[in-house]
Amino acid sequence: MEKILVTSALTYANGKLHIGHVAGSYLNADIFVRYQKLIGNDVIYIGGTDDYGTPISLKAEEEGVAPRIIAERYNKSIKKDLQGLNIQLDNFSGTSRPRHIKISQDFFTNLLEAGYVTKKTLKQLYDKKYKRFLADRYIEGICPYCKSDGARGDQCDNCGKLIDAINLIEPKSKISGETPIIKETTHWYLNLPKFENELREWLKIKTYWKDNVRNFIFSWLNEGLKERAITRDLDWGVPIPLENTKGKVLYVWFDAPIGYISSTQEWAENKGQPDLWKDYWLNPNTKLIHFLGKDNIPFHTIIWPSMLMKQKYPYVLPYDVPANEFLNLEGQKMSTSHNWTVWVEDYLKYFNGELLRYVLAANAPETKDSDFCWKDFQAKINNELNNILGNLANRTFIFAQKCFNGKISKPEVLSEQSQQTLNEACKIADYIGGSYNNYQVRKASRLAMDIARIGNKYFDETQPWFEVKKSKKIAEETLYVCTELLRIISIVYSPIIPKGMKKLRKMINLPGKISWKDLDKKQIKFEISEVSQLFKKIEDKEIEKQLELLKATQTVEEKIMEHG
Ligand code: B3M
Ligand code: ZN
Repeated sequence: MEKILVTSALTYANGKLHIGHVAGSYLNADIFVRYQKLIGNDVIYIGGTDDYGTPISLKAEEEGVAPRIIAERYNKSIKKDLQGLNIQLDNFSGTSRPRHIKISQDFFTNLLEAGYVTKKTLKQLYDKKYKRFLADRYIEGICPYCKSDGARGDQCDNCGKLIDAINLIEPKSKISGETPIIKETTHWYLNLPKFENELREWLKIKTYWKDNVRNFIFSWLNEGLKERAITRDLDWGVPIPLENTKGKVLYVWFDAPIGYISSTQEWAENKGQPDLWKDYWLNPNTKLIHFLGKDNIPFHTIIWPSMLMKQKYPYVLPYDVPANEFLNLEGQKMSTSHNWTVWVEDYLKYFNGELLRYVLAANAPETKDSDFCWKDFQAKINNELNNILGNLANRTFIFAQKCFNGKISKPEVLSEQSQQTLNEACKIADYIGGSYNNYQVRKASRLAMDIARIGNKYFDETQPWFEVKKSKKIAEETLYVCTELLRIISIVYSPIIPKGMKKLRKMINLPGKISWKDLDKKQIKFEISEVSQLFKKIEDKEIEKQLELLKATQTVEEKIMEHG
C-alpha cells in the first residue's frame, strides 16, 4: 500500500470558483485520488484557499471591507462549489487561519538561520499619493520580456515569467493610477542560486515528470536562478518574525505552499490525531503530488522544494508536479477580470455537476491548452454519455426487463464472440487503470467509452431482439455480456462520473461501495431493477441560454468600459 499526499493549488480567496480552476487542478486531482482509493492506497487530498497576498487586499479595498472578510467569504463559496461538483477534498483550509502563521514563520526563521536568506536594501516602486510601496498586483505595466500590456508586478500572464516590478515598462499604480516613484526599502531574499546544485541533483531522477513541466524547469534553471524577495511592505500577510519589522509580511508565494502543510495539520487535528500529519509530511516514502496550472510550476518545482530542503523537520519533497495547461473558453483566453469564464455557482443552477466533470475530463488540458465551448459540451453529453453509454444501459436493461423479468444469468458456455468481447473489455480496463495512474484523464475517459462502444456493436451484431424469438438462451447471453460490460464500466468510469456510476450500479443491484479488484469478480447472475435514464439530454435551447448569458456579461462589461 502506498502513502500518497495529493494537493490542488490553493485558489486565491478573491473570487468564486470557475471552470478554469476545476480543469487546472481540482478535477484531475479528484479523479486521481478516487482511483488511488479504489486500488487501496492510503491517500489524502488536501487543499484550501490562498488568503494572503495582493489579490485579496486589492479586492478588499475595492469593496471597502477588511481583507479577512473577503478571504472568509470566498473560502466558503469555493468550498461549496467544489462540493457541488463532488470534488472531495479530505481537508479544505485557508492560509489566514491562526495555525498557518507559526509554521510559516518557522520556515522563514529556519532558512534565515541556515544562511539561505539575506537582508537587502533595494529600490522599489512607491505610490506617493497613498504613501505606500506597491507590491505585486498593486502595479501593472508592460512585460519587460514579451512586451505584452497588463503585466502585473509579480508575474506576466502572457508569457508566464516572474517579474520584478521595478523592471516593468511604463508602470502604473493600481490604487492611484499614477506613475510611481522609486524609493528605498529593506527586504529579505531567498538565495536561490545557492540551491542550484542540490536542485539539479534532485531533479535528475524526475525523468517521469510531464514534458511540459520539465521543459519549464530546465529553461528556468538554464537562464540562471536569481535571488527572490520573500517579504513585502504590506499589512495583510504573515508578519515576519523579526524585531522592528512592522509593516513587513511574508510574500504570499512564500507562505502559500506551506498552506498544504497547515491544512494537513488541520485535517489531523479534526480527526483527533494531531500528529497524524507527520505520517505524511515527514515520511520519506510519501508520494507528495501537487496538481496545479502551468503558471504555478516554478513556485512548486524550484522555490518550494528549496524551502523544504532547509527545514529542521525532514520534510518530504514533491514526488510529482503534474501541471496542466490552460482551458480556454469559446476559443478565447479565459479571463476573470473580463468575466470571460463560467462560474461553477452559475453552472450548477442549470446543470448537474457530473456533466461538467465528464466534459472537462474528456477535454482536459493535459498536454496543451484546450477549449471549453457550450456546443461541444452539449455534443459530448448527448452523443457520448447518452447515445453511447446511456444507450447501452437502456437497451440492455429494458430488454432484460421485458423478456426476462430483469433476471439474467451467465450461460454455461459463452460463444467465442462473447468471450472475446469480455476479454477485450478487461484488457481496456487495465489500460484505464494505467492512464489514471499517469494523470491521463482524457485517455481514461475515451477508453472507458470504448467499452460501451464495443457493447453496442456486440448488441447490434448478436441481434437479441431477433434471436429471442428462436432461442431465449442466445438472447440472454447477449444481455449477460452487455450487463457485465456495464458492470465493468461502472467501476472504471467511477473516478470521473461517480454519481452516474453509482446510479448505474443500483440499476444492476450491485453494492455502491467498490474496489478496483471487483473488476475480476465476474458476476454469475444479475437482477435489474429501477431502470431509468442515466443522463439527461441537453436541448438546443439550454445551450442557447448559456451562450446568451455569456454574451450578456460581455455586453455589461463593454458598457462599463465605455462609461468608465
Ligand atoms: N494562489 C495562484 C493561483 O491561484 C496561487 C496558487 C498557490 S498554490 C500554493 O493560481
Ligand atoms: Zn510577458
